[in-house]
Amino acid sequence: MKKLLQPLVALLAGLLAAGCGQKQTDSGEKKLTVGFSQIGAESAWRTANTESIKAEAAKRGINLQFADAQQKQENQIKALRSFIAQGVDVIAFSPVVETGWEPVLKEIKRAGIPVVLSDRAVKVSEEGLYVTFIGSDFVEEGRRAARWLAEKTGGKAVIAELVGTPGSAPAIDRKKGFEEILASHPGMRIIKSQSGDFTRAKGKEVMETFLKSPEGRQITALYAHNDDMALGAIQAIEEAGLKPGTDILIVSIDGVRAAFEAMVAGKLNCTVECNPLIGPQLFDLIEKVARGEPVPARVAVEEGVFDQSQAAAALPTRQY
Ligand code: GYE
Repeated sequence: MKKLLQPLVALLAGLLAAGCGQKQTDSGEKKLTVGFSQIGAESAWRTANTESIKAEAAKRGINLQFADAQQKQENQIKALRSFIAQGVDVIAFSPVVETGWEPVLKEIKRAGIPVVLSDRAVKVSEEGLYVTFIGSDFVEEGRRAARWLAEKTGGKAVIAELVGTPGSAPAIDRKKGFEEILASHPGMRIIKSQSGDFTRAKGKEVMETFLKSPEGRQITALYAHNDDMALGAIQAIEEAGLKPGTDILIVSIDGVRAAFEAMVAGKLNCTVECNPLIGPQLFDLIEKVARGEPVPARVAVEEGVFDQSQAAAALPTRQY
C-alpha cells in the first residue's frame, strides 16, 4: 500500500508546485496579488500608463486586480475597500485628488496591507499611511513649461491656462511651478484660468469660452496642464479662425504621440515630458515592499522637454 501511495503523494506535490494551485508560481513561490486602483481613462497619458502597468504585471506573473474609477474618488475608495476584503498582498493606486484619503488609508493600515502610490501623491496629516510614492515632479514640469514660454516670447505673453482636474496633484503643482517662474517675468500674465479636467473635450469647450470672452482676442499663449486639453484647444482655436502655434503659442505637458504630431504640423509649440511608462519601476517597488525590503519614500521618473525643432526626429521613438 505504501508503495502505491508514495508516487501519488509525489505527483500531488509536483502539481501544486507547478502552479496547479492558482497561487503558486513555477518556482513554487506564492504568487503576488496586487490591487491597483486607476483613476480612469481621461487622457492618452492615462491609457499608456494603464497599459504599462498591466503589461508589466503580466510579464512578472503577478495576479493584478485592476479597477478603473472613472475619475471619481468615491469609486476609488470602494475599490480600495474591496482590495482589503480580498486580502491582497499590496495595494497600489493613483489618487485622483490629493485629499480625503485618511480614513481608507487607516483601514488599509489596520488590515496590514502595504500601500504604494503611483503617479499622483496624497496630502495626509499622519506619517506611515503609505510606504512609497513613485511619480513625476509636477512642480518642475510647470517650471519647465514657463521657462520655455519666457524664452520663446522674450518674457511677454498674455496667457490662458487650462488647468487639470481640480484638487489633483498635477493640477496644483503644475500651476504652482508655472507661476513661480512667472513671478520673475512681469511681462507675462495669466488672464484666464479654468479646469478642462485633463480631457480633450473639456479642453476644447473651455478654450471656446476663453476665446468668446471680451478679453479672448488678447490671448497670445496657452498653457495646458496636459496634451489632451491642448489638442482640444487647438480645435477650438482653429474653429475661431485663428492659427494655433502661430497666433497663439501653445505649451503643454505629457509628450504623447499626438502632441508630437501636432508639433510636426506646426500647431503645438512645446510639450514637457511626463513619462507614463512606469510599470517596470512600479513593480520593482511593489515586489520589494512585498518582500519587506526597504525602499526610498519617493521615487522620481526621468523626463525631458521637446519643442517643434526636435519633434520630427523624436516622433518615431515615442512609445506613447
Ligand atoms: O498629465 C494627464 C493625466 O497624473 C501625470 O493625469 C498624470 C496626469 C497626466 O490625465 O494627462
